Amino acid sequence: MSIQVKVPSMMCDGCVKAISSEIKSNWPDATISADLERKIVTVETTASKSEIASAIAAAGHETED
Ligand SMILES: [Cu+2]
Repeated sequence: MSIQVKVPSMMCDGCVKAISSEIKSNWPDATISADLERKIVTVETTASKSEIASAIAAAGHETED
């Protein structure tokens, strides 16, 4: 399913890469896209929204509902 998470601390491509690689290390089949202007990360995955939020936190970013 498709999960959308707001990540206000995501500022640049480096942030997107850090978030993407953290998610990919947990769910290799995940498809990730990021909208830097809106600070929205969209993930196509079998993981739950809270699991994705935890992975984003592990990458050093905060999420918002
Ligand atoms: Cu950055």
